[in-house]
Amino acid sequence: MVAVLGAPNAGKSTLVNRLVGEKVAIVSEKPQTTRRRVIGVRTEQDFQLVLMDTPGIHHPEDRMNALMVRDSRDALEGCDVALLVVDASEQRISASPSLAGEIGKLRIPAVLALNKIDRVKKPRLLPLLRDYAELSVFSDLVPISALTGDGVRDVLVALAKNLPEGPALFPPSEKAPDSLAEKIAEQIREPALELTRAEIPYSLAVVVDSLRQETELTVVSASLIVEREGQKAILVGKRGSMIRQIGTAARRACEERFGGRFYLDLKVRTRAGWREDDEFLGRVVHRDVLEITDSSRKSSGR
Ligand SMILES: Nc1nc2c(ncn2[C@@H]2O[C@H](COP(=O)(O)OP(=O)(O)OP(=O)(O)O)[C@@H](O)[C@H]2O)c(=O)[nH]1
Ligand SMILES: [Mg+2]
Repeated sequence: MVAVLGAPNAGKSTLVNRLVGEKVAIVSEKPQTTRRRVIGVRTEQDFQLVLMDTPGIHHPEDRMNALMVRDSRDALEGCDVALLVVDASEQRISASPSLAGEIGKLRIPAVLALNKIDRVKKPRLLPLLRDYAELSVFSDLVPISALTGDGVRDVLVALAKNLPEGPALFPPSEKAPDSLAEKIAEQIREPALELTRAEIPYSLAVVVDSLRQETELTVVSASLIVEREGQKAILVGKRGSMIRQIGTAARRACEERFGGRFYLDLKVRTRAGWREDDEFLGRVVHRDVLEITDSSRKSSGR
């Protein structure tokens, strides 16, 4: 089990998709795209990598983000190997050096992927590599471009070499064990993130309300939930043009990813303050995390 960690937007999901060899996690240019763990599996003749893509670790400002960060830390504590992804092209200091320190304390094997080298000149990479090497946390430091695939094979080899012996957790054909409803909700959220700006991506949750599979057709009814009426108006667009555009892109993505034909019935709804609403977050966005948080609360007597 490999936890893939890093600051928001470092390229974790892009790298997981590359390592698995197909798209399991959605990607966007906006930070905080991944909101909960997404599992991707790569099976080879002599090893199986179970990759846990996680939300970017940052200083959370609301309940939803606190749960996201909590989810990432939980993934780190339950894994055999940690893969830290760092955006080497970033100018400002990110959370990654302190995250490297956290990984070091856990004393688990760790690999560093210095990502986005397609955007960085070599002389800039060397001091970064030296700084991370000095921490003595990582068995391998691999410069990569998750976007072009450059160096990704080396990450695979480095991870495989650190894996513990054990039985495979998933059958060889399983690459994305998350539920179909979850995956479809994410495929709807992806074009919505791409087509909107400012606070809308952060205020949007997507929930699949029903899913019916007929022979050739999957019929999905889903809600896009935002926090304010103004956001709803933008998401619907002039005479429904925006939601139609999102629907068309999501339908195509679902058909390409899951095969067969899809019919998506999308509704835009408003739910004020959902990002702070434990009941809603627990029910539709972060069910697993709440379960984990609750049981750890109970066991620690808090
Ligand atoms: N140039 C370049 N862009 C990259 C590379 N890897 C990822 N990106 C881009 O960086 C952006 C963020 O990628 P994601 O994979 O969503 O990043 P993430 O770390 O999963 O982000 P969160 O889920 O928000 O924490 C996207 O626009 C990607 O296309 C890379 O190697 N080179
Ligand atoms: Mg991501």
